[in-house]
Amino acid sequence: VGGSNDPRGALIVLEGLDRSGKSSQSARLVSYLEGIGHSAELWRFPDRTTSVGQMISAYLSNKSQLDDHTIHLLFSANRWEKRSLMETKLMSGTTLIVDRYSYSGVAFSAAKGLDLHWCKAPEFGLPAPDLVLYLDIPPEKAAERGGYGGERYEQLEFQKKVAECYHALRDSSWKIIDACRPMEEIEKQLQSIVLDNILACKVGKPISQLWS
Ligand code: 2DT
Ligand code: MG
Repeated sequence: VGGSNDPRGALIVLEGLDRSGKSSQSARLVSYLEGIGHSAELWRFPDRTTSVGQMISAYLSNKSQLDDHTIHLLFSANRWEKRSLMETKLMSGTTLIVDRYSYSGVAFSAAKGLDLHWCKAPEFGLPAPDLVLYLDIPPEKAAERGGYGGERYEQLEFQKKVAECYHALRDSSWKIIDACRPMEEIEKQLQSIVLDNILACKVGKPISQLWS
């Protein structure tokens, strides 16, 4: 397994505001890919299972307070600690469907007023996604869906700022998905975009690095 001529997997990230449908759609994508015989795994950031992830989780649930820069760097460290496993999986042919990544990292911290370039810097050199699926929904609509928990950031006024910051991060790897449509319709659209992307990666597209 993992010989250098074997096709690699794709790194596919879902981004969007809270309640945009990322987690449901990520899970459905992975079942779909597995169902048609592709090796795929569901990942999410923050990964709350590591010791860094537990500090992040305590912060998000308001059990601890941290300086804005400090928590920003912890979110980034939480990706770096998974980097080598991420690359190993991709090189062995497994596609990773990732619920949030560096774009959440930058958008949420920049929404607090931190400098955008400062926010991007610690992400330099992480594997760049082959595809970013941005589930686009107006903040007001997302809030109407209910189910905001009591976590930090789950407030309409803050989510509006996050949406603006996400906008500034769009690049050619992004596909903007209208997330206001019925779930099944979105699911079908994501399946076809993702299949095309996986095939493109199999024909030898190298893994690049953020921010490219
Ligand atoms: P979930 O509700 O998806 O668990 O996210 N966040 C996330 C950041 O501020 N920086 C990051 O790097 C990442 C990955 C977004 C928990 C919250 O954490 C925010 C929502
Ligand atoms: Mg949440």
